[in-house]
Amino acid sequence: MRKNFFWGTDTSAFQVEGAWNEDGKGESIWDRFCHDRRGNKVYHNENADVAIDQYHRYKEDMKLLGTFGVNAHRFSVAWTRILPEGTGKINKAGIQYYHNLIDEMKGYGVEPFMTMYHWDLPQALQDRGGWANPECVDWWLEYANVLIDEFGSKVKYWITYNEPYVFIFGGYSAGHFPPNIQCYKTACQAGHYAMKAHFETVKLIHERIPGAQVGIALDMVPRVPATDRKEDIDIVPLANDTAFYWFYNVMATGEYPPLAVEEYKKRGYMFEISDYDRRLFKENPCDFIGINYYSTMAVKYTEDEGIDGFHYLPVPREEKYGTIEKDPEGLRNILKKCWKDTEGKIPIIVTENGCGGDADCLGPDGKCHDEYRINYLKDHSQVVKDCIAEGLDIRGYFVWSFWDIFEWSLGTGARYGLTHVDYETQVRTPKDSFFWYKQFIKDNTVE
Ligand code: GCO
Repeated sequence: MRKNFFWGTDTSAFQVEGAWNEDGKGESIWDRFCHDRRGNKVYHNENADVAIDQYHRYKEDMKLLGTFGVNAHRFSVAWTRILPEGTGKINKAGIQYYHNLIDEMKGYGVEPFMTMYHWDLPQALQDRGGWANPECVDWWLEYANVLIDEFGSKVKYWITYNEPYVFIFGGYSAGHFPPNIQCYKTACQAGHYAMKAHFETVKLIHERIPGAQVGIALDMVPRVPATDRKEDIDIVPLANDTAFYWFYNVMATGEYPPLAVEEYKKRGYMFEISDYDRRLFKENPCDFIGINYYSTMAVKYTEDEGIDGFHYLPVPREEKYGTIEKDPEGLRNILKKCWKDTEGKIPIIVTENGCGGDADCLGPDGKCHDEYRINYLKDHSQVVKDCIAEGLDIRGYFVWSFWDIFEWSLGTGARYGLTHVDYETQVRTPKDSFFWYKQFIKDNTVE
């Protein structure tokens, strides 16, 4: 391994903080989504009003994290704690919480990686059209400037968005996530506004915080052919370009993937890309590309509509780690693809990697023997080490997550943590994987 390699963990505000309406925090679209119990959209109709109560327990949690051995931790800021209505009035108590959190982790020598946005848009902005309103670029930059004003002197690693494909296409075309809109054309336009805001932010942070590193955390679920039949192989390129490669390509090359652009033109989904936009995208590449990887999706051709009308369907695999399909080679392939597409010019960080299970419970011995998670982490961290040995400039590896936390529409039904959380008592109990990763970091840290 290289010196200064980041062995980290991550969380997001909505999934850990709770205190959903405390100290001046405004309502987010995920608060609204969970409270709106129509259609049973969240496991057992749960919500994250308390989550793992990290808003109140951050000192205890940062102590467990800080004495564990990670040298970096990625967290997100709740926009509604900073600007409760999304724009305008600033909430000092919310800002103070993140100062306290950052100071705690830095006190243990843990480098903060700040995700500016992890899906929890202010409801007040959704009421004004959300990401589909072109004004969202201005709203975003107002928010970004407050974060830079407050945290620019403490935070060196900035991540604009977590998984734009999820909050844009999951929210505006598939509609299974808030704001639950089902219009592919709207999703494409909203995604472009979000991309404009991202690149303006890269430019802004470089101007305002010399030496800061700005990136993005991209969800990558590469589609791979389920069989070696020609039709299953032939659908994969368009399946990828219209899914996770849509925003990935913009980050890696400054342009949307051509196959999908052609298809979207045919379907009337395409939006205007001004000369200014093209220059903005090309001239402000990320300082690192974050890859959130869990597994690939094996797909087969279908005459029917299939996913998003692109004639492919998932083919579940038998072999799994918990609930995550088994494909560590998929991580190797996407890391090498990214390195090739960027011509080795943009460092990579594995910003999320981990697996979840719905059976992570404490046994009669009071322990959680999550062997499947240790096997998952062994296999995937080895892929990262192999890629570095082959010359890829990979700067970090972050395990999702340090704690069991609220898993969006799966709520408390899926546990991804190295640390078990009893949601009734809030007692934290390290799992076997906690001790494995702790030792793994020791064995793989170059002083
Ligand atoms: C994601 C999100 C995380 C999830 C994690 C487990 O990648 O979906 O970034 O918030 O909780 O991936 O699904």
